[in-house]
Amino acid sequence: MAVIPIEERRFPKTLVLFDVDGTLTPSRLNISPEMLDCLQKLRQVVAVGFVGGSDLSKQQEQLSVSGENVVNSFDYSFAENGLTAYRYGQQLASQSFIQYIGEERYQKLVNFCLHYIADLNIPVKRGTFVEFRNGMVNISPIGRNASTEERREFEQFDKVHNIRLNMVNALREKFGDYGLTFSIGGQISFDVFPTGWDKTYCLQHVQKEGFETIHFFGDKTFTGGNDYEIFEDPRTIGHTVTCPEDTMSQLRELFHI
Ligand code: M1P
Repeated sequence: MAVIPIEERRFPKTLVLFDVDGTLTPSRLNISPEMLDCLQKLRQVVAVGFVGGSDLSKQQEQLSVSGENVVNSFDYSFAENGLTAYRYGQQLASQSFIQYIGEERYQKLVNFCLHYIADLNIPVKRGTFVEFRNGMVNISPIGRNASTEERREFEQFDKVHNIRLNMVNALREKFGDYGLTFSIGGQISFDVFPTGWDKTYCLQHVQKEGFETIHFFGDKTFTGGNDYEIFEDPRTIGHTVTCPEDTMSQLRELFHI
């Protein structure tokens, strides 16, 4: 399906933004052909973008169709909450976490996390407990090398034992003066970024574009979830979904696609 210019779409002043994991795809898995078809149809009528917490390489894996560059498949691509941003395939200027926090404070934070994780008694530990990204640092008590099955098991274990919540509370107490937000968004980790650099950060990239309506669809729209701030933001109309199938069904109803 050829992409038509924004001004020729049925609602050229409307932007629809999507969270990735749990909204466009199952957590950390790939987009389905049905969802791709649905998004292509949607892109005929409105502007379409994604805003995910992960870095762009993961979104490329999850959202790319036959290796196509994901930033060309959406009008707006926002990785790391918009700290890495693309508009019509062109990269926009962004800030960085390390510039904000500085090396000394960053190392205090990381050292604390690694000591804390070393002392944790959990059923499984794998590798990559700290993932350094452009706009945030992602911390995982089990480690980002966990398999899909190990992820699921950790998520269930965490629901009972509050491993991430307790760790985040310890970090808030220890580093309360750093101006950071700790956000539990996915299955095995939490994101750490300067307060305000949540998903609402991406809205500054679209603010001057003249959109009259901005819809946001996400699954973690509850207080403390990583979709909460943008879902609640007065600049967006928020929609809560339960899974990618629910996203498609709400889109079909709302936009008659
Ligand atoms: O998009 C939600 C989250 O997805 C991943 O979380 P997890 O690996 O814990 O399932 C991470 O990329 C995280 O940064 C992101 O917020």
